[in-house]
Amino acid sequence: MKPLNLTEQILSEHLVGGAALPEAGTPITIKIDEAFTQDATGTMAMLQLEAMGVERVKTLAVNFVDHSMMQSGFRNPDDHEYLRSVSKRLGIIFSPPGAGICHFLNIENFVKPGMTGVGADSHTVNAGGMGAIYFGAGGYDVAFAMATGEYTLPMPEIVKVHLTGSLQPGVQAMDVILKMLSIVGVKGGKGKIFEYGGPGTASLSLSERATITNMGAEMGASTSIFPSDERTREYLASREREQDYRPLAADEGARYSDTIEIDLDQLEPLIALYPSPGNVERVADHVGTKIQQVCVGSCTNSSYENIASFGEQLKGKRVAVDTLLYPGSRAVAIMMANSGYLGSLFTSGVRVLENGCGACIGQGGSPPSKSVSLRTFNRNFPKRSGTPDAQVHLVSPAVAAASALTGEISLPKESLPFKQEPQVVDTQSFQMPIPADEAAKVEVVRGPNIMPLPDFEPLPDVLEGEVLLKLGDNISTDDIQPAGIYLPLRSNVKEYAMQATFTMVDQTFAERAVAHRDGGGHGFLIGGENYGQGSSREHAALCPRWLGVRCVIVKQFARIHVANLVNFGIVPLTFANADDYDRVTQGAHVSLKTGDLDGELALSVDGQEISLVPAFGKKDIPTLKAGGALALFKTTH
Ligand code: MIC
Ligand code: SF4
Repeated sequence: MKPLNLTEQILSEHLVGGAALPEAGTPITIKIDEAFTQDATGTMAMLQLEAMGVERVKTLAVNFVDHSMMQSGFRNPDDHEYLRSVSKRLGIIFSPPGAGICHFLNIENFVKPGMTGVGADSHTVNAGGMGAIYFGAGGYDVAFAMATGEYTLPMPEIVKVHLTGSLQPGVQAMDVILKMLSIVGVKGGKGKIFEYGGPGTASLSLSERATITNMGAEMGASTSIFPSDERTREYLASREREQDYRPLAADEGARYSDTIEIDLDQLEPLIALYPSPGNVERVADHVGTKIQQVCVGSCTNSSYENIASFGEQLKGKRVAVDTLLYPGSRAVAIMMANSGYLGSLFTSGVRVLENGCGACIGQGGSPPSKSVSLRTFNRNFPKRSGTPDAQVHLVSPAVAAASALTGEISLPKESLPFKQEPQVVDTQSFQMPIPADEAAKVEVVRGPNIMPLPDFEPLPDVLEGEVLLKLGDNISTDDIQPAGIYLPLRSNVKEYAMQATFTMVDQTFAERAVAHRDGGGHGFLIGGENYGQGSSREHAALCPRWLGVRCVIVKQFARIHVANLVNFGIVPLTFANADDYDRVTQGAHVSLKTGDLDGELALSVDGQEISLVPAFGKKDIPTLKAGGALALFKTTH
């Protein structure tokens, strides 16, 4: 038998309707073991699941609440109650606010080596630390996976990351993934799975591995994976889940499309400078830069180990700047209390906040104007912090601790061993599924924040209208559809679109778009490379669609966003010749024949034609023609 790498082993085990894995780029459908959402994507996913007429989900399914937890006003609590009741109704586990960040809870409680999963959040790939294959996807695709137990994606290329050596004092897992970002860049991971291996892997704990796979999302990768080995067994045993262990590794002689070598011995502390996780430099070159804020947490760096290593460096000392800390889960918070770090962090002047996403998604914790904030998070896109002119840089917990003490970017002087603490199992807060006959009687609670889904018409044979906005490279979904203060509007498409879409780029966008739409025009957007990078939020497609956008033409798309555009009936196209980007101006009157979507298309701009290539696959054509995935689902199921 041909030797298989780990990814091929797991994908082959889960392949639907096919004997062998195809060439990279060809669509594959796999059986999904787990599908989950979080509250900011979950309400929309659940509304779609209900609209599909699903009575009970087919996979292990979880709805987590971790993003939108401010509860200032009825909106967040309405969303939570809707999620709680719809979960009960459809056989989904519900994880209430306070239990922790979805990716943490997932790895602590649900993911097993060898499983497959999709989650309505780009950092779902975190689960790769457990030797599982998990993908981030839009809410519709996750709802579809819950309904059918399947997910389709282009077969990725598999790249080996060969690790040797071990991390030296003051260097942490965050530095490994920042090193990867410095090699691969923010779009270099597109269409790839990074499979870690080599002798260096054994030195990394499960939570260190999860930090690395988590932030693979920032390279645009489909996902990342570590082998399942003795360290995995240790972790599962410590969480009373040893029965879930299964050893998994690539076969001897397995093949990869490429190999990246990283010698952990040679790594040094790194920093991703504002405004991109890909702007990686040596911390040593920025020592002495004044900072005004430090934030520790996010799904990347809020494990017990992360926080304990941070706490140990601060012990007996006071922080020099405003320092905020978000534990990854309630279990982590309890371990902090048990180990004594919670008390010492308070004594050091740290503001310990709720177990959740918090400042990472701009739910509080915004830094002052024109300040510098050092964060252990995974994203530092412009304005994501909520303060338009603040700069956010990304670092490891060790660099965050050294810098919090001095008030300037500092290197960790020493590496202090932190106190080990037995794992805490905290599953009591989950609302588990009830039997189907009882579930069928549950009434779903829809407060005034839960608005019905909009209906969208099918694709006309000609799209004709204005280029509403011309954008540059690396436009993130935070630029398209910001989160932060707008998160409570996630269940109300009209309000979210009117108040937030492209507001960071052009305050007049929503009103212009609606006027154009109501005048019968079809909206077009033009963009550069890596359009739609970052989060999986389908609202970055859904809200523009509501505003009348029907076609997005760019040099290159990020993977999850292009799937979301298709799901909401927006035609995603790329320039056949990237230089043609310069030939289309904002405000131009354009038209596109969409009768035949199979093959090259021509955009007519002021009497001239520009060649365009579909960024969607053949299998997406019926979805686009129907005006979106839900419309198609209703006609075919
Ligand atoms: C993010 O980090 O941007 C988010 C918020 O977790 C998103 C999901 C969302 O927008 O709800 C993600 O990464 O997919
Ligand atoms: Fe939450 Fe931030 Fe992780 Fe997104 S990146 S899931 S907002 S902690």
